[in-house]
Amino acid sequence: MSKQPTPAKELTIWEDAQKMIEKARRDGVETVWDRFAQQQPGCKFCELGLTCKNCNMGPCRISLKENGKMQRGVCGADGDVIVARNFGRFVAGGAAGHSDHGRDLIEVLEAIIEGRAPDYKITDEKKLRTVAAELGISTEGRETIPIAEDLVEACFADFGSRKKELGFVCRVPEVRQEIWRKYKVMPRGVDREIAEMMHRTHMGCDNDAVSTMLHSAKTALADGWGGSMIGTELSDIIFGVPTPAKSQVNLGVIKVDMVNVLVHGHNPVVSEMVLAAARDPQMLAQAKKAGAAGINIGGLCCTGNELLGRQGIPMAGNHLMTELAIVTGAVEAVVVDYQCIMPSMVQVAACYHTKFITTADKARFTGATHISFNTATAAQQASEIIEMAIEAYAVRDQSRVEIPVAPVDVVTGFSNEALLNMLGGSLDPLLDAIKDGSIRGVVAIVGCNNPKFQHDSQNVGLAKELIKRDILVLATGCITTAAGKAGLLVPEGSEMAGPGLKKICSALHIPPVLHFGSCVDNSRVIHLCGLIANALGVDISDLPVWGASPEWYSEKAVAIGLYCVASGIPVHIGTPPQITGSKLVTDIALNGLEELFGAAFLVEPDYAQAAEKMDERIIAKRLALGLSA
Ligand code: SF4
Ligand code: MSK
Repeated sequence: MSKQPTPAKELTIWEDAQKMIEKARRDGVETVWDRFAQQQPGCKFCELGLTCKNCNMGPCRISLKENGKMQRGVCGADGDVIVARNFGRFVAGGAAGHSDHGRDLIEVLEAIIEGRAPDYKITDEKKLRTVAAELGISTEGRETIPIAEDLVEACFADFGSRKKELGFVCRVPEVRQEIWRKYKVMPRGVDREIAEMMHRTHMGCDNDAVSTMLHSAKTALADGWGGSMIGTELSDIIFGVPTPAKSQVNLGVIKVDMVNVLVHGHNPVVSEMVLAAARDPQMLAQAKKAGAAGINIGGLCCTGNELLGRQGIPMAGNHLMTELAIVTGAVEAVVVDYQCIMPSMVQVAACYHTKFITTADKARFTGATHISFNTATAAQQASEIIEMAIEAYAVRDQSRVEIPVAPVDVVTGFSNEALLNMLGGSLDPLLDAIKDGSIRGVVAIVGCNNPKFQHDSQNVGLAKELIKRDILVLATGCITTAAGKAGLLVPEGSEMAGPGLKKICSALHIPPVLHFGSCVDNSRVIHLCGLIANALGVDISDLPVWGASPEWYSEKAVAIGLYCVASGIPVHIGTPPQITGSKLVTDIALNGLEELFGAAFLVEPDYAQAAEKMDERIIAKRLALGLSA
């Protein structure tokens, strides 16, 4: 007898997702939850981190011998070394993803300067000058282009191996920099730390788990204060700094009478052009000629977040909604760049009339339509993409269309600049609110979904639990759509907050959860922590702040978590990474890092318990700063 599928209500908390899971089942479409079930039970050795395939004497896996001792790999590596090496490579993978994204933005800025990217421009010259000045580039009396040239050089140099410290380390409190120097984790060059991690974890190199873990922290710091920060800052310079604006979220943003194009991935370079093409009157006329009311650009995951923050486009969904968005039957094209794009989307798209269009040569998908995107011809290529979508609209089968819910309003587009602006140009009102306890602490929740949890149950549960305790939440990445659907991204959401936070939200007319951008934009969070710590004359680890990623899944999430921890921000995660096969490595993650960096990981699968433990630490930090609990 075949097993009954799990009821959709148990898989996700959202009505739009539940309805689309049921439709997917009717339409014979396999989803992430089906494949997750097929994969159970997972490999225990891998879950513990105790498998190694770093050389061809293996693969090896470590278990207990009959005498109670742990086995060793063929080369003699013990479980601690194998777990630490696997973890180090996991972090390097995440740091590489973010940082290569950052490098792509430097190349676009360089192409703009050299006249090779006619469809792009420097949108925020003020930010260009501010960032350049921070990095020691002279700006006084100079034209924009020479400053931009120097900035490009400075950013490229941060990827190399000639520097002793990354440029944006200037944003880190001096006392924290001293800690990094003391433990030799000061990040030097983004590519250098990642390459060194791959070298260290080759057979016969770094065979000391503690040493490998320290280099993992250094690699993560090169991501946070290097690759990711460059990605954020240059995106702001090229496309503009996010400013608060209204938008909408959930599958209801897909319109039954429009040509729907969803942008997915992380880098705004392609999606900004697709949006511009969709707004072109010529394209609109073509769409109307095809019988559509217009062209609708919706976001998925972090490319969506980039455009949501800067352009206010609506968000169709987060990580686990990406397949389900296509299942509505009303999506003409999904245009992707890179990262977090499930390979299965090619197959899901093939079940409908949806074009699945890849644009990055480094992220090809078998079976997809590939357009090798080039900044020299960006506008023209974006128009081709929109034309393909309009053609697809003509063959859409309206009888298969189901838009499950009405959209929900959100306010989006917060950034450090927007925050400062709202506060009248100074951090003082925020500091005063923290000091008087109206805002007792700040927690950045980093998105992600993972089918190991009921979709978004932990993300939303934790956010609600925190704001109730007068803790301001900053949302990055995939929690954005979840928080929006839960009504937390509008000022009225402060009805769910404690009295102090509610008072601040009412005064500033802001939501209790502030959308702070994509997962790369966690660099905004560490920058903000650096600004607050410097303003108070303390270290980041003295602040009543946390990071959290209750439903994390990706290598990038671990890199983010580790750069936060090494920067002094403790991080809650809902499931452990694959390290629990080593007591030593697990102890470093949960306790040892606290001794070195004043922050460590908290693993807690229950959001209510997590909020309680996070609050305990916030109280301790507040008391240590001489503030009321
Ligand atoms: Fe086995 Fe050592 Fe080779 Fe890893 S490096 S596969 S533990 S022999
Ligand atoms: S897309 S890394 S699932 S936040 Fe940035 Fe979402 Fe996590 Fe990917």
